[in-house]
Amino acid sequence: MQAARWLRDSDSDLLSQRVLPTFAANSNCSKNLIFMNKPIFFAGGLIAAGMLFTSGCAHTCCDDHGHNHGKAAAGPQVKQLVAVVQPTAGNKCAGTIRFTEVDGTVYVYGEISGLTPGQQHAMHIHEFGDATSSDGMKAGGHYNPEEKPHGLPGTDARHAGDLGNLKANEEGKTVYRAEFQNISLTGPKNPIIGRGVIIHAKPDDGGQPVGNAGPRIGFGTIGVANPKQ
Ligand SMILES: [Cu+2]
Repeated sequence: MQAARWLRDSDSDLLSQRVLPTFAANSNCSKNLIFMNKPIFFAGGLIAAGMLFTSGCAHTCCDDHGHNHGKAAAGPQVKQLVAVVQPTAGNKCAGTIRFTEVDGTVYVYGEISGLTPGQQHAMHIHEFGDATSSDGMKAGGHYNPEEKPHGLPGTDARHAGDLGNLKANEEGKTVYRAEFQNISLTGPKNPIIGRGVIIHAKPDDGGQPVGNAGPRIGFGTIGVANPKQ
């Protein structure tokens, strides 16, 4: 059985069945839609980033520029994840959030701007790191693999992705610092790699089912941080 192979134009049926159908149907350059020439690794149930799609029309090959594709996401050596928060359509929320794991604790440090001055804003990890919607809705619902009720940090009965609230200063900026023992970067306990961070327009009041936090004003995909900073 082949571990990896290039996909060609003649594989269009396979692409349309197994790759996002809307992508294949809408792309003007689907002939360049390829898998990277790397095997797909299965480690502890985690598919460790051995595959990637490219939609750039001019970029037809990925192994000609000397990068170690895939190796950075191989699992145990990942010490930090980072999400770059971008504003959703019509909003200004932006920032960087880092997740660092040490001895079973995940430390979260974020610097965020573009918030409503003096107001609290809910922040959650949502199910998907899918940035293909301008309103953040492709992030899905709260990341809640343990199927718990919603809650604020400090209570045990809460979603794994419930990060509580940001508190904006008078300039609409904030620094967020917190630590969590109920998540991990890459597993096995509630791994957050590849999921999405959402910042909402309103505070999280802790109410069911998701805290009454309103629209999504910022979104970032949680990816592997480069250890060289
Ligand atoms: Cu949310």
